[in-house]
Amino acid sequence: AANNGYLGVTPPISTNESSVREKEVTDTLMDELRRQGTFESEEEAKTREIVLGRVAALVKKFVRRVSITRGLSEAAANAAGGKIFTYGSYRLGVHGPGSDIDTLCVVPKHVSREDFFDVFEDMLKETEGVTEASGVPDAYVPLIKAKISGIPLDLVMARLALSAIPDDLSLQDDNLLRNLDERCVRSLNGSRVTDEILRLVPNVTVFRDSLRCIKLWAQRRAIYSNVNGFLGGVAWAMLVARICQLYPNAIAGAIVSRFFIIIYQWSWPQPVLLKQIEDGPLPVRVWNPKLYPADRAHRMPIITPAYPSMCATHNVSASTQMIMTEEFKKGSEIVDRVIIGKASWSELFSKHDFFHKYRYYLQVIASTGSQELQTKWAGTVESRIRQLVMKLEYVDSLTLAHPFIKGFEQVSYCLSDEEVRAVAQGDISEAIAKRKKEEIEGKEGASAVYSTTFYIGLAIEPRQPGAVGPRKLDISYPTTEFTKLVKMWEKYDDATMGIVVRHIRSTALPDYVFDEGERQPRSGQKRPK
Ligand code: 3AT
Ligand code: MN
Ligand code: MN
Repeated sequence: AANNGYLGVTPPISTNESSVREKEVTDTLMDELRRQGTFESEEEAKTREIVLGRVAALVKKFVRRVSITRGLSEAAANAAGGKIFTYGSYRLGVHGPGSDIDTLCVVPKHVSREDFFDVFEDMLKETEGVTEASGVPDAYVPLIKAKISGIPLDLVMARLALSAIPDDLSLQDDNLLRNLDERCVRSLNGSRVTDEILRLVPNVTVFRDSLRCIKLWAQRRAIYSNVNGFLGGVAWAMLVARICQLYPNAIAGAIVSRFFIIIYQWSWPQPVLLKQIEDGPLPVRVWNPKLYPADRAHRMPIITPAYPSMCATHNVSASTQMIMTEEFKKGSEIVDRVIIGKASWSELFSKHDFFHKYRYYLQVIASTGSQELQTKWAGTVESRIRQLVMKLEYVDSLTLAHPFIKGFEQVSYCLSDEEVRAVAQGDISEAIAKRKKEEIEGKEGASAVYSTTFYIGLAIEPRQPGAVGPRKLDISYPTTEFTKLVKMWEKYDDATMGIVVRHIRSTALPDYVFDEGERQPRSGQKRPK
């Protein structure tokens, strides 16, 4: 892929080898990453390989079986092939213990998507070691979630316009995308992007070690989440890959230290590209801010390298950009101190202070009466929270709306309709919180309430000097608009789904958002001097 002797859209900044000190800090970084438990055991690694071997064989068996039912000869059915490709953290080599294996199953044209969710799913269920297999055929990227020998897998499928899938098939050729179903193009995309990233970095081992560090840092700082307007795994991978291109001979410790300062100083909305954006054979949009106003609105564009190129950071808002920029700065300061021996790597991975940072928080509470419904409803509400954040950004005197990256789930066992209503409002009394499932069983009017609470921290402008009286903060418009928006979901049902937005003071934050011993003494009980 190197066209001018370098990888990337500009020449490297420096081709120097790393210094002795950079080698030292790389060793201590790797020690710290091990200490933090980011690597799986050898045994788990072996299990993953065995599982993948079995899935590969099962896909071939599936293709063969469907081929026979479609009237193909034994010989043609055997030649029809079938192949798996991995993508996601496992393919990148940055997965941790318990990570899933994202697996793409590629099948020939006479095997349909329905076959995958009927025949293949059933074959999976009958396979030894498979403890879970459930299809989600109507997802944006349809998939089967499975668990084999304790390893979770996300299985997606792509049906190519080929009569056979040979073992040496590569997915690099854009022409393979011609005449495919959109869902197949999307399923292929994950694998094509990951493979392209790996092709575009000068040294894969350095890239992996550096990305492992950045992923852990982003998770600990609570800025790892695509849905909430931060960056997801693919975007973080591309950022690290770009730094690797700029310093092709540097080792992980050096890459990480350049990472923070370069990304902090990046002239957004200048995009991060791993290669020039290319045109291709499909009638689909490729990211292009000159042509499309929606693409011009991207604040921190990071563009995927495989055709059709897309922006992986579509959800970033003014608030999340500010929060990430602040974290890049803090990260660069810590790494500078690590390099001069004044700090240790563990400081980089210290926990976020989201629940200590603000005086006011919004709670967005989604609730239903069953676990199954709750998963869908809470997911829908979560995917709309960035819309609320963007509306809050327009409120006078609000400088920033900071969404937390995960919701908190609770099940409350209620004895009456009043209790159900109170819980849906976020008022869970101590009596309800303590109550066990057994205590409501068989009781008339009793029911369980499943709730998921999302938090948004509110940064309010400092009071104008000389101003008197309380500051006015009116968030009724954004919150009403947001509730209307989530209720527009096509499966919304007023009778079974609840949505409440309310604001609370930091002192009213529930204990469950804190780790043990993390909560500071409540205000009022002043600390002794
Ligand atoms: P883990 O180690 O598994 O936590 P990961 O980066 O592998 O990290 P995922 O397994 O969640 O993360 O996702 C793998 C890829 O699957 C990333 C992206 O290309 C694709 N993907 C994940 N979620 C979605 C989604 N909701 N829609 C479309 N693509 C998705
Ligand atoms: Mn994964
Ligand atoms: Mn996955």
